[in-house]
Amino acid sequence: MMWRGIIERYREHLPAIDKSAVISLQEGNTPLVRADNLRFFLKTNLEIFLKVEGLNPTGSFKDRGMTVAVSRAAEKGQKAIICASTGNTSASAAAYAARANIKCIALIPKGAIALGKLAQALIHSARILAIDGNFDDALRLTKEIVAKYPITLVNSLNPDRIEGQKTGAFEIVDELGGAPDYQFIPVGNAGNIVAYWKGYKEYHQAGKAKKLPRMMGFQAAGAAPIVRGEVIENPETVATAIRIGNPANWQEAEAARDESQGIISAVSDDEILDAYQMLAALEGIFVEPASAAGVAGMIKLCRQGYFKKAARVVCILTGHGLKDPERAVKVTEEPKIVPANIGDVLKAANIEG
Ligand code: AN7
Repeated sequence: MMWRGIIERYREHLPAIDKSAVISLQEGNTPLVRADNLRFFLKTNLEIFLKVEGLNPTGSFKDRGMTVAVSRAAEKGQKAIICASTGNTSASAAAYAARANIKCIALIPKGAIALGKLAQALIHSARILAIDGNFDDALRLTKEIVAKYPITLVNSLNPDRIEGQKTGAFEIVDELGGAPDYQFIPVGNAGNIVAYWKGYKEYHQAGKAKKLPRMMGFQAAGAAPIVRGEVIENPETVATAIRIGNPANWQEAEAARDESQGIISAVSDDEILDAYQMLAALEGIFVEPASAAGVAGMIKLCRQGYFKKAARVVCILTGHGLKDPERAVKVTEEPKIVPANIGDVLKAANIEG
């Protein structure tokens, strides 16, 4: 049967939306890929799966929550949505707003979002405002606006976003026949970790999963407010998607961590970029840097001997590598320039000579 998106697939677990009101780009149903090369490289007995959320319609996990939030806003007759964003939320909101024929306003930190995401928001005709500040400033302003004007907030403070997002957990359980032992996930504004935990709990209560996973969240070391227990005024990391100093879902994320007996910890930019390159070189999967934070955390724990026995883990790869092509070019070598003759080409390609 044709895949019709997460609202049609998981309707009974989601807020009521009339069939005719569904705004969908057929998001969800993303691949869960076994990472045996990574497993052998790490010499671990973990069974590793990667949930490739970059293969959603706008290239990130945000589409799951956005289809629910925008469908519900449009169904209520709202004419505009607004978000603050490090890039992916704005790209997704812009696309779904275009499809719903409503206006989208996005506040982004000036000069601090990846080029692909900016291109997406612009081409889908969102009204983009580059704020002379960081994401946390943008979110604060956005909250002030929705308190005064009839515009729907589509950040993960909107419960509809969490509802849609939790379907990622449903897909994992449906595919594996149960929950994994551990789930690794990057943490920025902390909506995703909260949503996955909600999804696992609901499936558990519905009898579809016997156990619950430990939630293993990772922030970038320069933007790790939950790990450090304080707001970070000037967060810094190469993983611009998670350059957030005051996450909206802070308490809920701590609850997900504690209820699941998991952890929220930090990885350095070097560890993030190592994992980023490893996924591409060993598994053929190109993610954006933020998406590698969870994998970096798993690698770090493996090397510390954290896992005492075999276990099944899922890493959520939140966004596509093409979102931020400049980073890939920066961490690799420039292509060698070769004269246009067969001898030089054979030599340069190490085929002959
Ligand atoms: C690729 O787009 O916050 O912890 O404004 O784009 O749920 O915030 C993006 C976050 C991880 C963190 N990976 O998820 C935004 C935004 C990628 C992301 C996160 C984001 P949350």
